[in-house]
Amino acid sequence: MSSNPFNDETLNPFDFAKDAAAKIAELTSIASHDIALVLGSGWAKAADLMGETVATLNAADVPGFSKPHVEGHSPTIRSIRLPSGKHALVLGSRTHLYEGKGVRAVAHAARTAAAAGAKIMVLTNGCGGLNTDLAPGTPILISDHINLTTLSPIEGAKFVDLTDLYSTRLRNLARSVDPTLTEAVYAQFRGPHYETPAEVRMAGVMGAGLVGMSTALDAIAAREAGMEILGISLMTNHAAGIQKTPLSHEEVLQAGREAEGRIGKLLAEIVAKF
Ligand code: 8IG
Repeated sequence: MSSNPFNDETLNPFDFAKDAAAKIAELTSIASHDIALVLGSGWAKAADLMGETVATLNAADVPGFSKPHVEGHSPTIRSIRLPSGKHALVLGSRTHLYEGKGVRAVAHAARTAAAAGAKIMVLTNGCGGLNTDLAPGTPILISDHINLTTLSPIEGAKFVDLTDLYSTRLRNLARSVDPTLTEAVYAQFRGPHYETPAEVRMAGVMGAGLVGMSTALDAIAAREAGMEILGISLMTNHAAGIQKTPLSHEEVLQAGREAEGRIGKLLAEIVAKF
C-alpha cells in the first residue's frame, strides 16, 4: 500500500497544492487554467464535448492525486481548450471522505484548482434523490448544502462565510441553457454505505432533496480557496426508502451511462457560457 502524503504532520496543504498546480502547468504546458471541473459519477462525457483536449495526465503523476478506487470514476486530469479560448482543468479523480485519507486529501483538488488559476469550480456528482416527481437520470442544480459529515476541510480559526456558496449567478447561467433545470439542497453523508430510510427521512425534514457522499466538503474548500462554485448533481437513484428496492452501485452506474450523453452536452453548453 502506498503511503498517504496527507498524513505527514509537517505538510502545508496549500504548498502541496501549489506543487500539484506547478506539475499540472509543466505537464500540460498551460500556465494557468481559468475554470476547473470535478466530474463525478455519470459526468465524464462532458469532458469530450467541452472543447479540444490539450493534454491528458495520469492523476497519479500529480502530487496528491492518487488513482480513484470507485469504478466509473476516471483516473485522469485533462486540460481542455474551450471554444472561447479559456482553459478548463478537468479533475477526473475526486477523493471521497470515505476513503479514509482525511479531509486534506478531499480538499486537495479544490486547492490545486485554485493554485492552477481557476476562478470557477464546477462540482458534479451522482447522488440519491428524495423527490419522486423527478426520474433517475435527471440533472439537478445544487442550491445549498447540509454538511452531515461533522467535519470541515478548513483547519484553524478561519471563519469562512458560506452564504451563496453555490453561486446564484452560475445557477442562473445554467438555467439560461436549460430552463427546465430544478434545484435542491444536497446533504452530504460520510458513506460509503447508503443511508437508512430513516436517515433519508431526516434529511428531508432538514430540507434536503439530494443525498450523497461528496461535494459539500469540496465546496467549502473551494470557497476557502476563493473560487465561485457551480454544483450539479445527477440523481441516479431515489434514496433508500423512497425507492422500495435495495440500492446497488450497478444501478447507479447504469443510470449514469444512460444519462451521460445528455448531461455531458448540458454541462458543456453551460461551461461555454462562463
Ligand atoms: I450515485 O442514494 C449515489 N450516491 N449517500 N445516497 C448517497 N450517496 C449516493 C446515493 C445515495 N446515490
